[in-house]
Amino acid sequence: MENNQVNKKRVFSAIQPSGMLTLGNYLGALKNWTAIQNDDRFDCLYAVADLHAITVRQEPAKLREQIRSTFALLIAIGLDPDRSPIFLQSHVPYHAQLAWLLNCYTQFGELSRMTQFKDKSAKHADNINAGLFTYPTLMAADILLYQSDLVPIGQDQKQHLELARNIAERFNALYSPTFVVPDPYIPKIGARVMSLQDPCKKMSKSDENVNAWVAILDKPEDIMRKFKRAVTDSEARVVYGDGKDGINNLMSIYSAVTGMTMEQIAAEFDGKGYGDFKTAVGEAVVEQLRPVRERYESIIKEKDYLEQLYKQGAETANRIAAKTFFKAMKKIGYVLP
Ligand code: AQP
Repeated sequence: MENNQVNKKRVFSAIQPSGMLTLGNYLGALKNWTAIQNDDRFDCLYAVADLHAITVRQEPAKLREQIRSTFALLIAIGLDPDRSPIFLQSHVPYHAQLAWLLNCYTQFGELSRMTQFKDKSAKHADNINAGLFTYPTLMAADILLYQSDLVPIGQDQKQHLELARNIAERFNALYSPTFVVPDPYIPKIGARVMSLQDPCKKMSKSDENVNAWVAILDKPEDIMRKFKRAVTDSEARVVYGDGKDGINNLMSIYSAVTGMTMEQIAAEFDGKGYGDFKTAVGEAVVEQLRPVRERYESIIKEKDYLEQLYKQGAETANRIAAKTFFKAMKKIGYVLP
């Protein structure tokens, strides 16, 4: 899979090892990664975005463990490294190098408008570093290096993807076609899983309230407890509607996991209370995540095997990325090494 094969679309996506991956990461992104990988129309590459993780302070030993654990989880969700190279972003230096070049084709005003920058600056007011600000140009480099046609993401990353498109178009127009302009691939259901404690807020792995998010690797009893405590409203009717953010969120999760429509869910729980519904959502999530957790528990012990996989993934990624990087350098006017 060195070059985009004729008629095959190149897919790239990455995930930060900035904590325990959540049900939001799973339904919004990871579940699609495996579905797309198993579709012959696509050539996929996936990465652990470890460079991105240090835009907020990380404890070294914990970061190392999270990088390994995130990589193992990608295998556990069903990604096949023989089909889709999986690598650690920091093992492919072209990401940081291209990000520097792209920084010079990105405007201060564009980066200032990014809502994730505004949110994270408010949350980490003591550490508003330049990396947090230029995070979207690194993300653009991640995507553009692989000439990606399609990027599976949750709704929260749409703005960053649009910026990557703008940067690619700007560069192509200034010089000549260099980068493929990528399209987002956002699932219809599950694109924005909300916090179980504050359903107006996105479910996020860095949320300090552990009851607000379900980790993919949570034990069944913890998953059940978190769903039973989920914040809802006082109407006690399982229907999707305005002012019912908590129930809307639980219905969306149930729909993403079972494939049922909102109408089918409302019919199934007609006349039943929120207690029954929350139990059903919890049980459906437990069953969906059970095989992932079981595979993870066995694969995380195979340190040498995992190391072999990420080295192999980085080798392929480096080869593909080098071609794009040197092409961009040449267009700008650098003397190639
Ligand atoms: N709540 C969510 N619902 C649907 N999709 C989500 N994603 C994240 N949260 C939700 C999608 O998961 C992919 C990987 O995300 P990321 O790790 O690169 O960063 P993020 O979007 O910043 O995710 P988090 O969990 O909120 O991380 P922290 O707390 O570290 O910032 C992306 O495709 C994202 O859309």
